[in-house]
Amino acid sequence: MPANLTPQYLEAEAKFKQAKTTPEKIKALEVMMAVIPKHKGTEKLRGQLKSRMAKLKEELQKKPTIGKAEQAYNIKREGVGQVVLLGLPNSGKSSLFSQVTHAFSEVGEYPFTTQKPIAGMMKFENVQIQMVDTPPIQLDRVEPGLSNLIRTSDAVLLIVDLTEDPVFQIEVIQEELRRMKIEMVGKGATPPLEVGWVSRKALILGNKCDREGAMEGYRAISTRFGETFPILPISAKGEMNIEELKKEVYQLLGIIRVYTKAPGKDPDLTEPVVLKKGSTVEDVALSIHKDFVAKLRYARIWGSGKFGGQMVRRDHQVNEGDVIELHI
Ligand SMILES: Nc1nc2c(ncn2[C@@H]2O[C@H](COP(=O)(O)OP(=O)(O)OP(=O)(O)O)[C@@H](O)[C@H]2O)c(=O)[nH]1
Ligand SMILES: [Mg+2]
Repeated sequence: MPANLTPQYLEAEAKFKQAKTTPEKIKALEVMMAVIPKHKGTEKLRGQLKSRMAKLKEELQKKPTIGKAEQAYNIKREGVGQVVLLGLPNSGKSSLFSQVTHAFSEVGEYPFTTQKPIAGMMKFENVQIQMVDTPPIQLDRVEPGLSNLIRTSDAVLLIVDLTEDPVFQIEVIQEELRRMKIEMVGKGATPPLEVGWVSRKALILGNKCDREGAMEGYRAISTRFGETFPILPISAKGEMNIEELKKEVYQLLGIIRVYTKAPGKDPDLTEPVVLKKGSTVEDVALSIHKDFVAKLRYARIWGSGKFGGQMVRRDHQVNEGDVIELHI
């Protein structure tokens, strides 16, 4: 049976043949599929169009539509949290990154050593936190992808060189982030934000505190930002305050670790259950298995309960370090 294709169809088909990109091809193919006469004579052709469409859609999913530079900023989250290192050129981001993650990121005496973000894992006690080293922040130059990276992260670390007008460095970073509609928050509650804006927890690291003049810089940023942000003086090179830094980074994440145990057994303190602050016994059960939640009758808790092994209900809030025995 002849197909009797209409001029409309032929026109769409011509467009399809000319189409260069996958979305263009899909669009033309959609028209072809819509206008093709639906009778026995076109059955085979309709089947072919359908499978062609499926292939194109698959292709579209595989192919990233963003640029290469931006793509470098797409970092897969790993560990219990993702923290982005930010700072002006030469502030010591890569030195600190290499120090805490043991991953490699080139350190240079000259600025702009780091060209693209690099991820590595920092161990803190029994958890791993993902750190992301980034190219330096520059005035009036927004790195494509950086905004998204910060938005998908949990917190930021601002690394300033204490010997190079650190107040100015913090102001620049703050300004650049505001251009991306990101407000850094430190101590206290998040201020109300306009639509489209996000806030990120920030910790200021005053680096190179081994150098002469660093103390003055530290005083200056403490006076200016001490009430709004937590500030920690460190030396990435001299390995000063690194352990304290890991602890503060963990605290920035807003998470807690609890441990589960079976009745009559000791908990495995190397395998924490990591939850958001404010989680309950029910969330602990959920993290183990969703079936557990329905069956859960009560729990015994060591730590934040009034006495060790106290019976608590499913809505009982759990705290950092609690040991929980779930009863079903
Ligand atoms: N004295 C001292 N020097 C440091 C410290 N941390 C970093 N440096 C030096 O500062 C210079 C820049 O260090 P990097 O770690 O490459 O700085 P960066 O912020 O990654 O630089 P960019 O990638 O260019 O933005 C290097 O010469 C480091 O050795 C520190 O704690 N004390
Ligand atoms: Mg660097």
